[in-house]
Amino acid sequence: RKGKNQAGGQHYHVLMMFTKVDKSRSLQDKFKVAMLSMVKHGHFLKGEVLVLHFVSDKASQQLGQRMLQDFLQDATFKYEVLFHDVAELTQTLFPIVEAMQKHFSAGSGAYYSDAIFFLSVAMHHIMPESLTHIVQLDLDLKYRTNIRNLFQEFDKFPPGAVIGIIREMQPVYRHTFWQYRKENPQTKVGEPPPDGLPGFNSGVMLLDLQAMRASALYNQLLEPKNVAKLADKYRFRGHLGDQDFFTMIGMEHPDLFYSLPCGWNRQLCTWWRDHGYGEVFQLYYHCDGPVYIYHGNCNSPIPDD
Ligand code: UPG
Repeated sequence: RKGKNQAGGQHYHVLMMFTKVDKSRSLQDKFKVAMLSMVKHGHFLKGEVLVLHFVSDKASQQLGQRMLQDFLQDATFKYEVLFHDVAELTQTLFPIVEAMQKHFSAGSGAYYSDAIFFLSVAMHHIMPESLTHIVQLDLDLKYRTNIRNLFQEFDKFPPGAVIGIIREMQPVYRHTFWQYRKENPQTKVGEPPPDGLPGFNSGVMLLDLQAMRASALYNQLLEPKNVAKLADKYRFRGHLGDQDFFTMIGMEHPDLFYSLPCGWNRQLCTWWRDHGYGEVFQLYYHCDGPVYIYHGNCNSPIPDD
């Protein structure tokens, strides 16, 4: 169901952005933590395969392949590693996402090289039809459970949902939607959980590519005129790429998204606590229940266990 059945065994696909890693010691360290913890807790059934996709430039790929030889040593499961050239993907992606870039990118123009930050938004057009489900993951994660369990969440998608995602754990969208909230004082937009709409974090995303392809609504929302309409309605101006796009369309159409338990992407960044939002911070940051994946976003240290 979730993966391509090649030679009878189910394939579980995950994808990570992996660019300019050769130039960043910090990204290399994060990658090590992520892969070693994924391997340590990873268990699959006989015949199943974990397929690791990386979107990469040539230099990062070379380094990545060397590092993976080491990190995958102790894997108790079958795996495949696939590198995708960031330049090739960008070529296909740019025309689809160009119009939305100005609303959700830093700076004013729609820079060609920024298109890749919107890969998840159009993943259903980028990957072959035979690929029906993929999980996109940041590099600054630490796994505390079997990654295979995350794929079971696809089975919990209600009808109409196309993406599984975890709420944002800082009041960043309380900030971004400031003007809309002022003009609509009763709105749930940007309010904290459990009753509000705090927005989404893109560190862990379950993309049901089959559902994304089939959803007339989702594909309409990708059209430039509809993106502009919503950005205008919500007075939205962001710089976090796909995360901003999903957050904005989620305000209008929450049913497109299946909201996973917060423990699947326990974000640790506290930047907004010290930048004007200390008073409300805990309402957003708080996450009850088991932590399955830590997310050391904005370079936050991850607890040892
Ligand atoms: N990445 C690269 N090369 C880079 C920088 C980033 O491959 O030079 C990838 C990598 O997979 C990384 C991801 O992009 O994990 C996200 O970038 P990162 O710097 O880790 O962002 P975060 O500080 O984790 O933070 C926030 C959100 C995150 C979101 C990102 C978008 O928490 O979910 O994807 O902002 O800008």
